[in-house]
Amino acid sequence: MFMNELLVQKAATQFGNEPTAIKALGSGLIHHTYCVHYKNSPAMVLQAINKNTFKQPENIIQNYCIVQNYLSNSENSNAIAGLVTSKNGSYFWEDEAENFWRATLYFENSYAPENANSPAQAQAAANCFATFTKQLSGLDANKLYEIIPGFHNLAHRYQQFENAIKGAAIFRLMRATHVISELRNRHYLVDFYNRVTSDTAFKKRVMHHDCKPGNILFDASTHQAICPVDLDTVMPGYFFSDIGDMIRTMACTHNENSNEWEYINVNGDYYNAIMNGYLQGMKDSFTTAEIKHIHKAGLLMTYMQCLRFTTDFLNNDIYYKTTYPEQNLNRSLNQLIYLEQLEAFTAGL
Ligand code: GN1
Ligand code: MG
Repeated sequence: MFMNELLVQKAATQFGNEPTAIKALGSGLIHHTYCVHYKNSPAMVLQAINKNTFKQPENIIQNYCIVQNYLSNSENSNAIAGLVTSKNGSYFWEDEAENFWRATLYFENSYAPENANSPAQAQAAANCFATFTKQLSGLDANKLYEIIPGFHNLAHRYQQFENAIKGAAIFRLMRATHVISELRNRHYLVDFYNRVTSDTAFKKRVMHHDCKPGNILFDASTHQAICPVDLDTVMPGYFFSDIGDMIRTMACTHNENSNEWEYINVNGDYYNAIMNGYLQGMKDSFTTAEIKHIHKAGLLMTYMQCLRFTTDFLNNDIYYKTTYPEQNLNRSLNQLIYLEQLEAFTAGL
């Protein structure tokens, strides 16, 4: 996962003139991300796309262009960070080690918060992600590539989990028995997902698919949300993905890496703020069925993330970056506890 400094330097010179400062950005589990300032050209966010995750990175660029064009041609739409052309004239550059680099303009005087620091900030983030989907509601979602096939397809994630169980080393399997049985007990969520995808009352929409606070830029002076970033997983999806991932990451008292089991819980103020922000942003765009089942969103996404961490643990940690041996298992337990808390919290809603 280490990125050679010289290659970063080289990539930086492809997207601007005379880099003066390069600094690593964010804590994403997938890409290598840098902020580059130049002597004679605008600052930008430079990223090496992880080709294990994104098998066809050109499709990311293609989707980005479709979304960027659609938004810039519609009235009153919020702008997203513009793609930057490299010196070879295209929107990406490949180095000698076949790293796939792309850059977008950097918004000066902005920040992407690691965590939502107040319910108001969570609400603003939720509103911003919803506005993005709402403003793209006139774009046929099927025009976009499905960047990672089956990405938020819960039936597919469940199948990967069962396959991982079949192939797992006995020691890992033993460590994961509790979480495995709890996940199997909740197959009702997969059944609900199958209903969503087969019933036209639930629409296929352009979704962001990675709605963390760190993926919203805020203005450092006004603290208003500017726009969503990290648009690599923008692709067709369903109503629950973005709101659900926000409930998963922002309405939890602890993040997914926390091992403070006893304290992992739902923060009701954040939960409500996210719901309000998202529903306001979507306005009348949601169907009756989507609104009726909105409280299932957090359950679906937390369950999906728990399946994914467990699957990766059983597959010998090949997908998510880890910093210690059982981190993926601990992440699964964290998500399972949160799922249980969410089930209790949403039971009365
Ligand atoms: C990955 O790297 P990051 O944090 O942007 C993952 C998400 C997971 C998340 C869990 C492409 O996102 O789906 O929810 O980790 N992205 C991909 O931390 O797999
Ligand atoms: Mg991401």
